Amino acid sequence: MAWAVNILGVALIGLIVWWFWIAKPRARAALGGPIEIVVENGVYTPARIEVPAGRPVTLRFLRKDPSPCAEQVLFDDLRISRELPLNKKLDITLTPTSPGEYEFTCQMRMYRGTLVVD
Ligand SMILES: [Cu+2]
Repeated sequence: MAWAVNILGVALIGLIVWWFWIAKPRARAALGGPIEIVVENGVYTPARIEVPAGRPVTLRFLRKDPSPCAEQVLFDDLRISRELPLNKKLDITLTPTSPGEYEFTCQMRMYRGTLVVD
């Protein structure tokens, strides 16, 4: 019976590692659904978002940070800039065509995130 307990333990550790270090910091585009990004305490959460190329994706920003630093989000390479209302959701729908990494930031570049297109 001891071997079964060991296998269970290893599986549990694997699941915990996956959950906290691999699964958490990213968001994968769920089919059709918007990806919610919280803007708070100097970070976008999640800060790394993976989406497939050639398909429209909706990023739903929720800004909880009242400082003016957070009020705009810029996707420099995609030529997108939007004002983020405080405590309200704002959807930005875009269709990234070429694979690559696209940074998004506030206007002072303190908030930083990456849109990964593959
Ligand atoms: Cu800023």
